[in-house]
Formats: sequence, C-alpha cells, structure tokens
Amino acid sequence: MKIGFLAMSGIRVRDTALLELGLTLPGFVDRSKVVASLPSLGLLYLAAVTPDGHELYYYEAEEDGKEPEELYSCDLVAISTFSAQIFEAYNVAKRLSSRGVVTAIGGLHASVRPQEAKEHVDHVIVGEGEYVWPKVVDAVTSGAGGKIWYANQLGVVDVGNLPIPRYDLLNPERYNRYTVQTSRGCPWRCDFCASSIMLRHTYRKRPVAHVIRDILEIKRLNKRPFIEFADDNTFVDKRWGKQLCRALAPLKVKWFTETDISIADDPELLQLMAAAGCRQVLIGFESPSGSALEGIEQRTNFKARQFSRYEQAIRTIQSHGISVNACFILGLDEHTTQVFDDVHEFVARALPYDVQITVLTPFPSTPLYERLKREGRLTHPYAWDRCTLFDVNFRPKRMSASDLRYGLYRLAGSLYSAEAVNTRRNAFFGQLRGNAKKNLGMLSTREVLAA
Ligand code: B12
Ligand code: SF4
Repeated sequence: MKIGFLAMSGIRVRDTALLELGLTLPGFVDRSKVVASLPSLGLLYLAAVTPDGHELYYYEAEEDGKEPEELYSCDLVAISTFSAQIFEAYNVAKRLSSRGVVTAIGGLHASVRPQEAKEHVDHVIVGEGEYVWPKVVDAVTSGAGGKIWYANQLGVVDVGNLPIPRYDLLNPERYNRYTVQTSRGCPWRCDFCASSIMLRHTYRKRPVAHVIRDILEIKRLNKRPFIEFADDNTFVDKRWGKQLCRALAPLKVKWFTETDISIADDPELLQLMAAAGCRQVLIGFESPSGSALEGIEQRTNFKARQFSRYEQAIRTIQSHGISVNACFILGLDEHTTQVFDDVHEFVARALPYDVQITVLTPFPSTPLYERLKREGRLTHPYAWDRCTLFDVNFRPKRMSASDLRYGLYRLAGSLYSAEAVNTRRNAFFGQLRGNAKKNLGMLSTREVLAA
C-alpha cells in the first residue's frame, strides 16, 4: 500500500486582531517561524513501526484545503493533529474518503474524543500509537472496516525499546529543526495540562544510548541540526539527566527543551547542560503571583511551593549560559486585571531571555475543562478550533473575558516590542560576559564532563 502520514502543521489563532498584532512583534515572529518548521515526531514513530512492504510518505497541511494533492494517491492516510486543527483534519479526512482513501487519526484530541472523531474518520486510535499502528495497517491491508482502537489494551509502550523515528522521510531542505524524545510523561498533574491526561503512566525515561542513536541519525541527514526535545519535563531525574548531557556533549548539537524550575537547584546539572549544547529551557512559571498557583498542580502543589524562588531561579539558570523562556498563563482563577502589570513587572525584574504568554485554555478532558463545564463557565464548549492557547473560551473568575483578551494584547505589545526584546537579550548576554570575566577560575567544560 501507499501510506501517507499527514501532520496538521503551522500555528493557529482564531483572534485575527491578535494575529495581526502578534505578527508585527519580533519576539512572536521568531517563535512562529520555529513552530512552522517542526515535523510531527508522533508520525515519524508510526512510520518506523509500519510493517515492511509498504511505501511511506510524510506530508504537512498548513491550513484547511492546503493538503498536498499527492495525498489522494495514497491507499491509507494517517493524520495527526492537536485540538486546534481538528476540524481541518476532519475535513481532509472527508475529502480523502470521498476519493476512496482509507483514513486513520490519532493524537491527543482523537484520544480524548474518539466517538466524535469516528464520525469523520475510518480508524480512530486512542493513546500511544507504536503498538497498535501495525495492527491498523494489517487490518486495512486485509480490507477490514474502520473502528476505534484502544492502544492501552496492548499495554504501555516500553520507551526503552523504541525504534529510530523515520527522519529520513523528511525533505532535508525543508527542515533544520528536529524533535527527539528523551522521556514521556511528567510526575506533576497541572489541572490545565493536556499532555499528561493521555500519558497517565509514570514518567518514563529512554535509554541515553537510544537518544544519542536518534540524534546521530539526524546528523547523518543534516550536518547542523537544531534539536528540540519533545518532552513534557526532561530533567525530572537529575542523575539520568547528567548522563544524558555527558553523552550529548561530544555530538556538538544545540538543543532546546521543556523542564521545570528544579534544575536551578543543581549547578552541576546546569554546567553539564550548557556544555552539552543546551541553548534554552522553557519553564512553566504560570503566574507572577503565588496565590494564583495554589492547587493548580494537583499532586503536591509543586508550582505554588516553588513560587518564592522564581526570580532567583531564572538568574541562576541564565548565569550558566542557558536562556530561559518563561511561560505565563493569563486568566487563572485568582487573576484580576492586575496580572498584566504583574507579569510585566516580574519580567522586567527577572529578565528571562524569552517570555511566552498564553490564556488559560480548557483543552478537552482536562480537569480544568471538566471543572469549568461544571461551573457553567465554558463559553465555546465544543469550538475546538479555539483551543489555540490565545483565544478566550471561558468566563474568567475575577475579570471579564474581554478584559482578558485586551489585557493579553496590551501585555503582548509591551513584552514583544523591539525595545523590550533587546533589553532582555542584552541583559542575558551582558550577564554572560560578566560571568566569563569573573569565573576564569571555574571548572573547564572538559573537567565538568569528566566529573
Ligand atoms: C513538540 C510540541 C510542539 C511542536 C511540534 C508539534 C508537532 N507538529 O508535532 C510545536 C512547537 C510546533 C508545537 C506547536 C503547537 N502546539 Co504543541 N506541543 C509539543 C509537545 C511539547 C510535544 C509533542 C510531541 O512531539 N510529542 C511526542 C510524540 C511522539 O507524541 P504525539 O505527537 O502525542 O504522538 C503519539 C500519540 O499521540 C499517537 N499519535 C499521534 N498521532 C497519531 C496518528 C495516528 C494515526 C496514530 C495511530 C497515532 C497517533 O502516537 C504517537 C506515538 O506514541 C506537546 C506536549 C506533549 N507532551 O504532548 C505540546 C502540545 C501537543 N502542543 C499543544 C498546542 C496547543 C500546540 C499549538 C496548537 C499551539 C498553537 N496555537 O498553534 C501548536 C500547533 C502547531 C501544529 N500544528 O503542530 C498542546 C495540545 C493540546 C491539545 N489537546 O490540542 C500540547 C499538549 C501542549 C499543551 N499546551 O498542553 N507543539
Ligand atoms: S509541569 Fe508541565 S507537563 Fe507537567 S503536568 Fe504541569 S503542565 Fe503538564
């Protein structure tokens, strides 16, 4: 069979005013370019586990109706999408079906809304795809009809034994950023988190040697790749994290990852990360005021407990040459309109290199979604195309939806202006130059790696 793997790519925002404003702001433009240039790792894993004897192709659709014509010559198309592009994915599936192509869909949204997806797509896969996908392909080969497949019936995927994703299916001229997973899951349980609801199992780390193997494959295809770790929270296990960094350093790749504030407590880890090519860590700080953090992490109240160390943690991490992308969510229950000034002031004091502001988003099936539904506060309950992190879909508790929307515009204007971006960047590089002078006596990279 000819099998196509289709990623719904690009960035989605419904609020056109924000889009227009955002696109003129340097800090926003940089990240949008990155988003547009990352392939779907999930699909590359599916390609790697596809039984032999099929022709495989990777495609992307940047907007509704823009899917490549070549897709229509496939026998089977596997679609991966998040909530924001789900309606576009359903439309593509309907067009494919009408031209005789069998369709399958998986990913976070289809996993929590399988009955909805089944109305538009032949095969719907709930959960991680690696064990179930070969069975779907065999079923399609033998002409079986569509159904909902529950991956967990085949057991939890052993991440100690994953194949190399099929990076070779990507056009090397189009991609210079690649995603690699080092771990799956996160030990925390934030009520708004859409990824941890699918990966309910404990935090699973991959063998360091396999991560290195995958990056060497990327380097075979692209001499100077930039790597984004597609993890939820990379450095939960500091001992394993140090082994990973020691193994990464000789590869001389630059990378970015998502992790939590606890890395700031371990200077050895930070030195190893910097020496191993870590350029940026994205950390969810979520709020510039501690009271708003109470209870949002539901296991141990982790985020509220860390609040008093936020500013110092940013300085500590950045002093090691690793920039911080500090993420804030606007519209948490305790937030009044004061939050916009508070974020602005926090950023001006702590000077993270990058800032990401998003609005609280009730993704389907998250504890947040269920709570807001119970409280009658969802304003667009099934408008999944508004689940973009930038569109307001609920009634905030201590301000109006319109206050939230316009507060986001105003804050975006102040945080992403050329002047604000330059101030943060100059502060970061200035701190580095100062450290370089002060720390001539510090351990060399080689000494750190040998330690
Ligand atoms: C890396 C990442 C990105 C990257 C790459 C995205 C991509 N194209 O894959 C970038 C930076 C581009 C990105 C952008 C966005 N992202 Co993002 N991203 C992530 C992150 C950190 C990891 C995703 C990943 O690669 N996981 C690893 C792979 C292996 O897992 P996977 O994709 O889930 O695939 C597995 C299964 O789902 C399943 N599967 C998936 N598809 C299919 C299809 C079939 C047929 C089958 C059988 C199985 C299957 O099998 C795979 C292997 O087990 C997640 C957080 C998370 N951990 O999920 C957020 C996350 C997925 N992103 C999110 C969002 C909202 C976005 C944006 C929509 C924001 C926006 N406004 O545009 C954009 C969308 C851009 C786009 N169109 O892709 C949300 C999605 C929530 C939701 N329910 O929709 C998440 C969960 C973060 C969050 N805020 O909670 N993202
Ligand atoms: S720390 Fe991040 S990945 Fe972990 S549960 Fe919270 S939002 Fe999800």
